[in-house]
Amino acid sequence: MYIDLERHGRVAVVRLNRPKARNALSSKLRQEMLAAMRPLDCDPAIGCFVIAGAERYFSAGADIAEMHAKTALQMYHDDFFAGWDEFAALRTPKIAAVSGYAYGGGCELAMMCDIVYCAQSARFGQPEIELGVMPGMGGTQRLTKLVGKSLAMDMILTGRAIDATEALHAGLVARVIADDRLMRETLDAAHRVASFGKTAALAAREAVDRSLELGLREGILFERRAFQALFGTADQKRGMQAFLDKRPAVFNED
Ligand code: CO8
Repeated sequence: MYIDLERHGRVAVVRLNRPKARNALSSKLRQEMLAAMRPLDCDPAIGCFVIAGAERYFSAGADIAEMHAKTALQMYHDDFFAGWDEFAALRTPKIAAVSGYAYGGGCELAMMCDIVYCAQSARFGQPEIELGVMPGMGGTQRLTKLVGKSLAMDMILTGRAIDATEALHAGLVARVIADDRLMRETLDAAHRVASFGKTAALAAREAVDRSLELGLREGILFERRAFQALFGTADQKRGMQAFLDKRPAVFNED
């Protein structure tokens, strides 16, 4: 197995575990990840995923050994990397906990998550140009939307990796955390996300994601419709009643 799966209450931690290839993202690793995550994604008892790697490396990217001999026709017919769209589309919130390097597909995998936290040791890069190719798992699109065109071009055209501080300032990560506290703090945040109503969390992340794709008017309409629909959930009644009663709300009890 190339992944380890642990459950901590309402949080599922998926840890990439392919040390010999520095967590290179082979098709087998992707299939194992999705097979583990797919059933949990629609399980109301799971409210958040954490995606982690090793201490020194999150992932060295796509598996170069797996793809190096492929022809363009094979890549096209296999629709190589399309399988990762399913990972990005999982609806349960996903937090990436990046320690060490996240290069190529590793950086792209982190960007497919809803929140990225990283350790001070983290480095992010899109070095595909050094291999004679370019990012192929969403890097040209997600990185540009997250950090802007100029830095995205700098990283993609020169292959330069950025450190945790630059990633924070650029908006690629939400928090930089001391290496020895990364998992603890990430788990704390994941437990907090998972403690709220899952329906509200699914709707909120879906609406935020729409902001990357829709114009303002359509995005706001999408948000308003999702907000209105949440009034059909028990968690909305619980959350608002608890506020009025001046007591903490308890969610996810349907
Ligand atoms: N794929 C396969 N194997 C890898 C990869 C990888 N991406 N990265 C490392 N490995 C393997 C090495 O070959 C080595 O194997 P072995 O022990 O059998 O020789 C083992 O992992 C250890 O590697 P290192 O000794 O180099 O480990 P370090 O921790 O010292 O260094 C580095 C790690 C700096 C990450 C270095 O290994 C490296 O530069 N790796 C390649 C990084 C890279 O270029 N990533 C981008 C890959 S391409 C991609 O992600 C998207 C491509 C888009 C294509 C679009 C198609 C549609």
